[in-house]
Amino acid sequence: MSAKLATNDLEAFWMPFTANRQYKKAPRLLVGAERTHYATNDGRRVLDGTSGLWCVNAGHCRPKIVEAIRKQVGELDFAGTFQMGHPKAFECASKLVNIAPPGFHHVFFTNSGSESVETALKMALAYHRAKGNASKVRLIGRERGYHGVNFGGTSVGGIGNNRKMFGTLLSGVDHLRHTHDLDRNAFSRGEPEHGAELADDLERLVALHDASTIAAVIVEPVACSTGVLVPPKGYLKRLAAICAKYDILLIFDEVITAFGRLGTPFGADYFGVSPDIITTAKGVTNGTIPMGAVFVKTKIHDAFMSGPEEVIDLFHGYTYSGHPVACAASIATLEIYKEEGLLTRASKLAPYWEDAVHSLKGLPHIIDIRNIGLIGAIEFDPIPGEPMKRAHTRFVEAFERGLLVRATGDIIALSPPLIIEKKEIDQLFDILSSVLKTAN
Ligand code: PXG
Repeated sequence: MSAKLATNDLEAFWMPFTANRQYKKAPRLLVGAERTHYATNDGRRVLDGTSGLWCVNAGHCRPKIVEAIRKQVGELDFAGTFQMGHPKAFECASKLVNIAPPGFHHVFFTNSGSESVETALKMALAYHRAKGNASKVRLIGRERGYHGVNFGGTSVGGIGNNRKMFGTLLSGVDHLRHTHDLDRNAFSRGEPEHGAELADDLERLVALHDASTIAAVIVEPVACSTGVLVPPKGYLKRLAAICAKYDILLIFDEVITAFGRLGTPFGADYFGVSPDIITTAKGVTNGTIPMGAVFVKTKIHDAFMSGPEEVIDLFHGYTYSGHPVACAASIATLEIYKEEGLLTRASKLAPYWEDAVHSLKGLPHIIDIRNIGLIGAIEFDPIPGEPMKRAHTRFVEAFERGLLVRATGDIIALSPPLIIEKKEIDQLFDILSSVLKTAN
């Protein structure tokens, strides 16, 4: 017998990455949003300290994006891009490569960060094969990395809880050590001093597997989902140099760091490192319509363009790759980013933000504070036997007091919309410090 549920019953929706039974006993519901604030179902305004889930970079419900979506869906609701096309997809791709770091002239559309990662990993394998290096098949991720939830991304990912239930995952995957080092780097402002040598861990994996078997290394420039691990000074440059030495492709997973989060258009710009492939999603449409975009260097793209012209060059793609409504949303988003200087605004706010985040030092249970661009993180000492509880309690308390933060493990992460004003930053930390002072 099928269950008959009222439409406002919470049971039917199996929520992602959620403690469903706990949540449904005391739900938190958002019903509206404007710029830096959400509205709740009980009539409260909540400051969005997380840009939704790291995606609403230009703030919520921006009229220009809303209108572009409305117009597009009424004009051309869907058109495929397999052996067909529509103008918005080409316009969007051109506009995206125009803001990309040097050397990136092509973009492949997906619908999410997870799909961007799968696409990038498959491209890396196919690239080496197209170049005649078919033995280069291994993929290297990093401990504590997050690359979405599909099989490839889960395999190269390095968060134990995200992996342990899902079998053996992809074969031929290995992991670099993570860079988190509280003993040497706790309370660093920006990039920590110590740990560039951890990039040499790639040499260990090359010695073990041989470079002739390794296709690519994938890392987040800043590992955000795991609780904001900022790379040590010089680490990413060193990693890139080792990749180049062994003809290993370097993939930057910039699903969070692209589109201005660090104060530069891309994380690659911030760190002065030039990877071979960049994965993005989230901020590409300001979170309004699902979309991802994989940026590739010319050498990757061109490796697929030497066969007969009538043969499909890459046997990969999604029904919704380059969806017209997503492209319209993205074009409008890019216009706002440009008009309001949002791809670099975080660099101006960063010093103020850094001082504000580090002002929490000394409050109970804090063992580290980290920041970069318009990202912050506060790490707590775990309650013995109750991992994650310390951050979760504070997340719930903050929401009740009018602030949305993100709890991951025993860490609270912050990433407000890039349009946030200084007085709202003050408000954010007023609420957060009052929560941290009183929560147990
Ligand atoms: N790569 C990176 C670096 C990400 O941060 C993904 C891939 C997957 O994207 P999709 O669109 O498939 O979810 C992500 C997503 C959090 C949080 O609070 C982070 C993400 C998603 C949801 C929550 O840390 N990152």
